[in-house]
Amino acid sequence: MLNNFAVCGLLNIDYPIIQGGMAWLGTAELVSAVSNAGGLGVIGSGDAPTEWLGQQIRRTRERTDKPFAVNIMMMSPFLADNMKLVADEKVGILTFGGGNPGGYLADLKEAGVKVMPVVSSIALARRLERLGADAVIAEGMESGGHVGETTTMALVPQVAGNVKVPVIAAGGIADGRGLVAALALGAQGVQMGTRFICSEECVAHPRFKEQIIQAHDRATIVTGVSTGHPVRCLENKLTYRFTELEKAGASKAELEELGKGKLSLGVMQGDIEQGSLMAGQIAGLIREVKTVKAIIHDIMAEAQQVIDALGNHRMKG
Ligand code: TUI
Repeated sequence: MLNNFAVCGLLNIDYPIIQGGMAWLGTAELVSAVSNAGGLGVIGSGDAPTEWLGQQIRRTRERTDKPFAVNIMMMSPFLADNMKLVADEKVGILTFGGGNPGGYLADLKEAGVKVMPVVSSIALARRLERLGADAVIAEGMESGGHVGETTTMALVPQVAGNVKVPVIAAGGIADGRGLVAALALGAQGVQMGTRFICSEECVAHPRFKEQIIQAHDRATIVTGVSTGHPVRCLENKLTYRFTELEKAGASKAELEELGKGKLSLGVMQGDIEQGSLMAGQIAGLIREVKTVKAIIHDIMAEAQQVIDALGNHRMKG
């Protein structure tokens, strides 16, 4: 059986599977399901108010005794209050996205918090390792939401070759083959977002889940490159409009205005044309909504099969 992963020891979890800290969707329902199934559930604080985050931490604790994390989105208008809250609530594990959390690491280390920043470059991975990161999540541009510029295939082995802390691969992973590929590239585990959206427990609107089920390999598009905040979503009327405006040279303010409130409109209210449907390129591989437990079980079982089959290959002679 696949076991002995450094990240499992570090985080006190059974399987090297971490749930992406998705805004609106990383709620107590999904987080507790992932942690109860032996992975690491992650509350996605996004740009939600601090009160909401506090409520989700309490609701998660009511539903699980297992370790879970909070993802802090560095662009949140509530960043300072959110950081104070997770310290007061003694959340033991934090992931970070959408910016550089370097300035917070010394205090977090002193408080004994385990810190796993998301990185999309070697430079940032090395800097954050030096400042005390316990692991880094190397996220390729296949991911949904806010993305970097390098693919998972190219990024993971380069980051793994340049840091000593465990590397978790993210972006384009949704099954056992992806897990084994990540391990082959030098990662110790995987983070998945899109796969967990299509779980029974995720609070995403059923129409959003159905859009992922129906998605094909080229269903996503990156918009917002001109604003400095490129975001990958399922293509729809909103992304067409966004692309048109960008091509016409619209200002950053105009583009930000168009994007306002659109994530909850898409993923919670199920407006699949006018809402923002953040999802990764691997959406095309996802064919059914399953329980979180089945998702994790099936990935681990498939990964073992793939490794056994690879063991029969001989590269020479
Ligand atoms: O954070 C993400 N994905 C996200 S955050 C998000 S919330 C949002 N909503 C609307 C518009 C824009 C964002 C949606 N999806 N993934 C982790 C991630 N972090 N990817 C890339 C980064 C990153 C970017 C820059 C990490 C560090 C960084 O630092 C820049 C620097 O200072 O070096």
